[in-house]
Amino acid sequence: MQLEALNQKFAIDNKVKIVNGKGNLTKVCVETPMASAEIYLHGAHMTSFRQQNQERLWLSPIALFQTDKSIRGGIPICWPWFGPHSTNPNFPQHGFARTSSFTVESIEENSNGEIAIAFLLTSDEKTRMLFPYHFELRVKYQIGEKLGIEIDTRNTDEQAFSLSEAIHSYFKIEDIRQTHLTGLDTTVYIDKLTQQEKRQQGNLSFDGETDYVFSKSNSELLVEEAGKTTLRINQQDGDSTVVWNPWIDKAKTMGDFPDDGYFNMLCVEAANTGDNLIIKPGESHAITQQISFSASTSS
Ligand code: TA6
Repeated sequence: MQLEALNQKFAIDNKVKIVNGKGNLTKVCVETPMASAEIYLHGAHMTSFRQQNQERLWLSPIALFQTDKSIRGGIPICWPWFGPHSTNPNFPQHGFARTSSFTVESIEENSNGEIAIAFLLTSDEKTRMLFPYHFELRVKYQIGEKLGIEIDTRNTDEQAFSLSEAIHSYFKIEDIRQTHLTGLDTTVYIDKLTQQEKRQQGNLSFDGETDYVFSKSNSELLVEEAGKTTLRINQQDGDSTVVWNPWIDKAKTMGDFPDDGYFNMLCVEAANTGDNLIIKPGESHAITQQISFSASTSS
């Protein structure tokens, strides 16, 4: 749908407009007294969430804005698999949702001034080459005092299917070495670097490449920077929390990730990484992440 038609249908005076973004990709811009945000139709990918004019998501300054690439940073949507495909190494890492073109299904302003946006991806012959089922995938954002993200999958097929997924949020932080993540004490996790199963003791701190899949999701996690809580993260209906920082060496191997980018970012992801999320015909499942941001140490 052309920009003019999209704005006629969805724009909200002075609060929501739809424009051409980087790489000539279409993006929804939200400006409200509570928060501002930008979300590309490409991957239904949020690239910015600002409060009091402070950016709270990390976005790579050398991110690619191309239809065949996932934007590095912001909130990539990993679906209908997390990580490499279970059987076909030629299929894209983290599934195809983050490189698919979504449509805008709805944009509404709630009575409390929040903006609720739903993006839709419906299966077609192209998606069925990678995931042989009929589905409706909705990515929903709630933009206000808090940020809410939801991946809502509806099975419109005649057979059940299983999937894995992640709300792969990149948060902007001041200094990874002064950052701790609380709320996962005593939780079992897989260290993806060694494939070892370990149990977290106390708060999680960061002094090297970190790629952990914790076997817990429905809990409140706090990001603390220099002893001050800057993020409060709540997650529902996932089976895992993924925590990732590439650190120095891994950052250097990624062409869309600056060598020093690891210093100011931390991924905390609500996920279903197991193979036990099965959705029956006509049924749906949603995983959510809500974040409330408090002024970071630099403010
Ligand atoms: O969520 C952590 C992770 O699975 C890491 O293993 C790393 O691969 C990261 O996702 C980024 O993946 P990407 O395909 O976006 O480079």
